[in-house]
Amino acid sequence: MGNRRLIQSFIILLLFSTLFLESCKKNIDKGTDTQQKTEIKVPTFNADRAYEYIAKQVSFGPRVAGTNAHDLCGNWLINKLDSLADTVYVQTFKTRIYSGEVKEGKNIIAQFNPTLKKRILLSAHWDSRPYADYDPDPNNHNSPIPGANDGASGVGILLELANLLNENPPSIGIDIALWDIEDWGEPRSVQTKNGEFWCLGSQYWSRNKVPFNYNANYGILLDMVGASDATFYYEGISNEYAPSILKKVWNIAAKLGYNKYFIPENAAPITDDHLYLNTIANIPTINIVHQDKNSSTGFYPYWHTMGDDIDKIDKNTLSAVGNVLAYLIYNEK
Ligand code: AHN
Ligand code: ZN
Repeated sequence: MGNRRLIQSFIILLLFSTLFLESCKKNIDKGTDTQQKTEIKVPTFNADRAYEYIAKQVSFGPRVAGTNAHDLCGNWLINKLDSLADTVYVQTFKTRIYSGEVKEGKNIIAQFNPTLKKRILLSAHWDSRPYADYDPDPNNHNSPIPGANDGASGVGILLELANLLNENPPSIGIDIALWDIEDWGEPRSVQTKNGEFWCLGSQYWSRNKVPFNYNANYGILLDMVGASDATFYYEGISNEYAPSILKKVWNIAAKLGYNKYFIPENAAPITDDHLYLNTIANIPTINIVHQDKNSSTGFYPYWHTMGDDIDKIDKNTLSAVGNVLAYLIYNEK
């Protein structure tokens, strides 16, 4: 009698332990399964939507601080980012331009995953240059430029990335900063050449970070990233302060087949927002900027002319830059 009971309970115990072990095995299998499936999925960058964002900015008119177009476009950018990001900061500041006049500007900073420590700072300037001082027609030298490529293109790409980040939360923190009053450097007609009057918004932010004590592992600035046949090189300042980021980004571009745009050769240093992010904010930052070794200015051919309009924007270039950045963001851990 007692023996039978003992055997019965032994069999039950055996049954349960087998079941238990099986379920453990299944869990382990599941673990490896999900690990294989988490092979990173990178959402596709929508160049049509990025293009529409560029056209929208241009439609306000030149975004020169103190004008109605600037006000309206600034509000549109803030509302757009508010609808997509976790937190948005607007930093209003006053700054003195080369002439001594004081202008009021707005830097716009949008955060995704604001509590995470690992972060990338993506940025572009949203203002337009008040002077088309490289226009072939001297009568235009005091007219503000449409700024489709110089300004709006970088912002358009960042807004579309904000859509991707909103729909597909990244595993790291991402910040999108839109700098104001980048392009009010002294015109050609003014003799004193002083680099310090460019990039006034990013300079202000670098000295007065918002949010307070902000830091990022590295930064990427976009400037003139939308023209057809754009060429991006290892720009000098980027190469001095953040060479490993340059290589990381250009390697991704090569892997994705965008080597016609991203050319791994050194090019001249440029005074741009990334200079102050590197030297004042201490955030290693590269500049993806259209440099042209054959044009007289060294930049894209319509640089600081009235020709920098929406017709110069090419969706293929937007796709290249947008997909490289999306790949980078979703492969960072
Ligand atoms: C200078 O010409 C000194 N810097 C160019 C920065 C810039 C202006 N990027 C776009 N517009
Ligand atoms: Zn410019």
